[in-house]
Amino acid sequence: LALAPVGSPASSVDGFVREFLRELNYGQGVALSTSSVNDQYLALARTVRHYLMARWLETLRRQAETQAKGVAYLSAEYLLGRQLGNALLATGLTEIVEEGLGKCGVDLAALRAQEVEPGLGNGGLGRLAACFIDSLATMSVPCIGYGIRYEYGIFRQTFVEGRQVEQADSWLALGAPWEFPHPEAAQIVTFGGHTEKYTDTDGVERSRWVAGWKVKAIPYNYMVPGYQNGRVNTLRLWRAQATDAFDLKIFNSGDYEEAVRAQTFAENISKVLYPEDSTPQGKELRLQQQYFFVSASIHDFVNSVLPKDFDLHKLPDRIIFQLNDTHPVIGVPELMRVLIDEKKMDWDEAWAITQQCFAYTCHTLLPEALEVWSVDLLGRLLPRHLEIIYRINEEFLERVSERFDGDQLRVSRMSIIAEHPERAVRMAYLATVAGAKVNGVAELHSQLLRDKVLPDFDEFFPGKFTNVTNGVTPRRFVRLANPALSELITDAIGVGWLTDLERLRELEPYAEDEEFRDRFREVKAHNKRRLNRVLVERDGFTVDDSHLLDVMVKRLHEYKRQTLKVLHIVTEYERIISGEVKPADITPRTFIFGAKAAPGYKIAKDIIHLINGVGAVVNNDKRVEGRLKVLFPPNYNVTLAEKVIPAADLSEQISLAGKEASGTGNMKFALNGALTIGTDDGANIEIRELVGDDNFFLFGLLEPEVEALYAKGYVPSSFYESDPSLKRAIDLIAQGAFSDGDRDVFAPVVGNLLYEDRFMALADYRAYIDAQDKVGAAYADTDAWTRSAILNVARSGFFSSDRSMRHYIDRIWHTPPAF
Ligand code: 26Y
Repeated sequence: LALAPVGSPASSVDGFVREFLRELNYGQGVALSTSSVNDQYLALARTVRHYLMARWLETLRRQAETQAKGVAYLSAEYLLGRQLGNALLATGLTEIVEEGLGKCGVDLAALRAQEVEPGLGNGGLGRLAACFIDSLATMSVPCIGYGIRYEYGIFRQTFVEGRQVEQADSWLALGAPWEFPHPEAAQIVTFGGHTEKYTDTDGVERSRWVAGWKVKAIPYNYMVPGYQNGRVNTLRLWRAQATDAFDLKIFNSGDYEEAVRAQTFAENISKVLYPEDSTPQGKELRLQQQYFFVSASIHDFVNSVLPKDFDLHKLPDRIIFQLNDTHPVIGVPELMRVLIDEKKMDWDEAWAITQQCFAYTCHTLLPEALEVWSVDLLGRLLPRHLEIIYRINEEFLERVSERFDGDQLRVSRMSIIAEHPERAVRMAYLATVAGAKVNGVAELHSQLLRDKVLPDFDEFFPGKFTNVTNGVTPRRFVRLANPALSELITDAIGVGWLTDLERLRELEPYAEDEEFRDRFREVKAHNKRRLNRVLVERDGFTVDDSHLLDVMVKRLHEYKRQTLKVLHIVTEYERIISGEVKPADITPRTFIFGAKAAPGYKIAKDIIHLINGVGAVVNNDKRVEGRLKVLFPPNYNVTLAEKVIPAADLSEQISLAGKEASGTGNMKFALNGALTIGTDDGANIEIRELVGDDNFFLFGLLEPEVEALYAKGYVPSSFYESDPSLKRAIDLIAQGAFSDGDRDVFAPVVGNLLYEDRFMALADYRAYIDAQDKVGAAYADTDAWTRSAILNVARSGFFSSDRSMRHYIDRIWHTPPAF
């Protein structure tokens, strides 16, 4: 193959225009004069991907040639965000494209706005996967991302009378210009049936799986371009389809409806992303999804990516499968099955290989978030895998028993099979036993994982547990999201920081430079005006650039404590209407919320309703004189994040200590010059250590204090009784001040706070209010605030996902850069 594919487009304005018009005319089949914005967007996307094609083919060619070790990132979620801007940045084409489109009378911004983001994830875990594959491509590390091409991603959120209503996310409806389907490379994934013993031709007694049904997995490839480095890795997402044989047999039997039903059944597997996070429902379809993509991926890697004559004993030299939480852990028995049943390897050999080929990342501490699959369901859906899991467990527990002198209590504690409330496979245990390494996602989280969640395993496997603090890609979350700040940074410290983010340190002295501070403030104001334009158009909201912009954007979950934020707002409001403070005396603030609630998470949806109720009252009460404003734009997603975060002054990271594994929004805010108000939790701790106490508003119980309070018996109502300001805030809600006098609407939220409050919002209320008062006062000192904001940027370089990847590469994967 020649270096560039035939007809690689020229990197010039004229070269681009020619290619763009060719795509418009011959690809879309329309003339420029009659083309729609969507036609233009699709043609542009295809044109841009032409520029990436030579790099992609070259990456694949060299990989085939060198057989360098790489990562297979297994993730049920990828929250990618829009692709166009990132592809333009990676190719360095933005200016050429802008000018070229201009010549055609087309506005690049309008085409960017046309792209519907692929929302193939729920929140942090899915976005982390997207950041990681971006970093690996940029660092020239071979990686293939494997996942599911959901036909519908995370639901589109709308509000009807303040309540969340979910709409289907038809992200494919207007065309999917970034994907490359390869139906000819489909894999077959089987389910159900039974297992049996048989004597093989070599006389060996073996087990085999006689499956009951099967589906086809069709790969869709996506480019993952490195930042201006000539590398393009691959993201391969699987789509489920009925197999022809399956269809035809039923169809031929004359039962057309049954044939269609079978097709629907198969295609349901990749139909829709589960919108739950942190609360696994033992749904059969979810297990089908997990096995579907993992089985297709392992088969694809072993049988298609590897060379035909590859010696599978060398598999660990060629690949490491990284398990993004427990969702892909069924891959462990699957690889075992492939090696033993299909490749006829011995158990011991296969197990030795498997243990070197997997590593596991845990993303939670909440006990209810740890996935288990009932033995009953697993046995029905994947009978051979259940056998393999049993044997893994048996041999593992034998070793435990040997090592600890038959300590039966310990053996049952460590069993991969739980006995209560039903027999079930603990996927985190399986991952821990099989994984070469197990990591948490921030220092505190990794510590608690070892000490509280898996202490027996930490003792049994010394050196297996490690920490890799999460990170975010500066390409998307600084360069693309915040061009004004990026320009300011480059003016000050030159280029190079975007791929070496620790260089932001060089900004530190500029905190003392008055002119730089002025420019920095102007960047913030500019980003607030940009956000204002977006929100006016999107939701009819206005943002005043003189307000402190106080932002809480993340999934709606009780442990994240959006209610604590609401109590703060209500307290501020109550201070005004009671006459305690004059509106003119408070720092004017706009509160922005963004949050989706899992559709079945009742209390979370009530909290959304409450936020909207509070907003409707506060925003329209003349007594407030516009000094407080509450905005809750619906459908918070990556695209909106890119506009909100750069405009923020204050980042709300207020989870109960010990509950937020890491957080990654917290990093994005700090990198964009917002100060954090936060608890001693997750990566907040590392952020505070780096930016310094003076540039961070810490409040709340520490994790050991939380444990102590639980242990002694937490009585939330005692905080209500003893703090008059808390009492007034809760009473206002309870009396219907935010529900037109209706006392019933928010009774569940109030009742939950007073009598349960699992996440101790009331215990942290006083400390939070005091910290917020400090925030208000600090913002009034514009210069000091700006200094702190600059130092937040300068000292947050650690949170680049390039650094996270460096850690995984050096300590877990051992996959050096390829070229
Ligand atoms: C099993 C199913 C219900 C499920 C689906 C999605 C379970 C969990 C999830 C998603 C979890 C998640 O997003 N966790 C977040 O991962 C981030 C990246 O590591 C962390 O920063 C964040 O603290 C954690 O909540």
